[in-house]
Amino acid sequence: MTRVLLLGGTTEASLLAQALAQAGIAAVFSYAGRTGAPIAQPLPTRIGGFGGAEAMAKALREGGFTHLVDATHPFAAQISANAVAACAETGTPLIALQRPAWTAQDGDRWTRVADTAAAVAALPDAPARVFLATGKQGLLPFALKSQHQYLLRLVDPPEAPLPLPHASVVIARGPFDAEGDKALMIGHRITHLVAKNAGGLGAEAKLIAARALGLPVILIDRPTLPPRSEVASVAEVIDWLSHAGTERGV
Ligand code: 3Y8
Ligand code: NAP
Repeated sequence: MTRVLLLGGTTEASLLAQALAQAGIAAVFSYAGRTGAPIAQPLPTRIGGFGGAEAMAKALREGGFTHLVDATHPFAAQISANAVAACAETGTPLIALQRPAWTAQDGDRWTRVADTAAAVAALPDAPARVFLATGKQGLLPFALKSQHQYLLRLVDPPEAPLPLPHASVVIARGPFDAEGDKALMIGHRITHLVAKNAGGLGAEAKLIAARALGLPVILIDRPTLPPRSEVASVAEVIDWLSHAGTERGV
């Protein structure tokens, strides 16, 4: 009897949850609990960390899970490493549902950087107006260039004061659309965009808007993840579930 643990928190995870519910495949959806009110899912849902890889392995055993699907965000490197370790320890078949990284198109003015520190270094010294669309974690390094006016887009209002003296905040959850992001960037007279190479449709709007406005984009490359099977579509995950792990007779 198939029973899936689905690590979520992305548009693709939400689409997969719909497909699993419609197919009547037993599954539990897992959020980290990073946002105040995550989107409701059509599956039984758990919220919060497991307590590390060992604890995740224990949860896999105790939950009777036969498969794990990691549909977390490409920048959620810790949970993905934990999933690889926990599945290796328990012998649970694992697959990652991962959207392809964005690639530059005609008209894109991208500077690709390896990490947040390199993104800060890539910003100019002369004061600029920066749309910092990388979320709440990882703001502190930008305090090194506090001369800029920052526009932040966060899912929840910040609880603590921001480490940036000149910052305005937009509270929005996405998925976003290009026209809306273009209007936002014009309204705030944005001169630079900083973003993670998240891939996917839900975050691409700001890149389309920057291309239309001819704005420079500083794009942070994804962290490297441990090797694991990866697919880019919900259909491939459903197909994988139908035969992965059957050698164990599940
Ligand atoms: C808690 C679940 C869905 C999922 C929607 C996608 C699309 C909108 C784009 C911008 C960039 C950013 C951020 C972003 C996107 C989708 C997707 C995606 C980027 C939710 C969600 C959770 C989170 C966590 C949150 C992070 C933050 C990152 C905002 C729900 C809405 C910037 C990443 O306050 C915090 O601590 C927020 C933290 C991790 C990155 C950061 O470092 O701050 N996502 N985002 C998940 C959990 O608890 O397990 O609340 O409903 C999910 C989505 N975020 O079902 O439609 O799939 O990519 N999320 C980035 O990509 O750069 C916003 O503004 O353009
Ligand atoms: P992370 O740095 O890889 O994980 C940090 C810790 O959070 C993990 O070790 C785990 O805690 C817990 N965790 C993360 N995702 C979880 C999940 N789906 N279910 C249960 N526990 C989870 O993760 P993150 O970058 O903070 O991302 C957190 C969530 O936001 C994920 O669901 C991710 O898909 C979503 N998200 C992240 C981004 C991003 O930019 N990072 C963007 C969009 C959505 P324990 O070690 O205690 O188990």
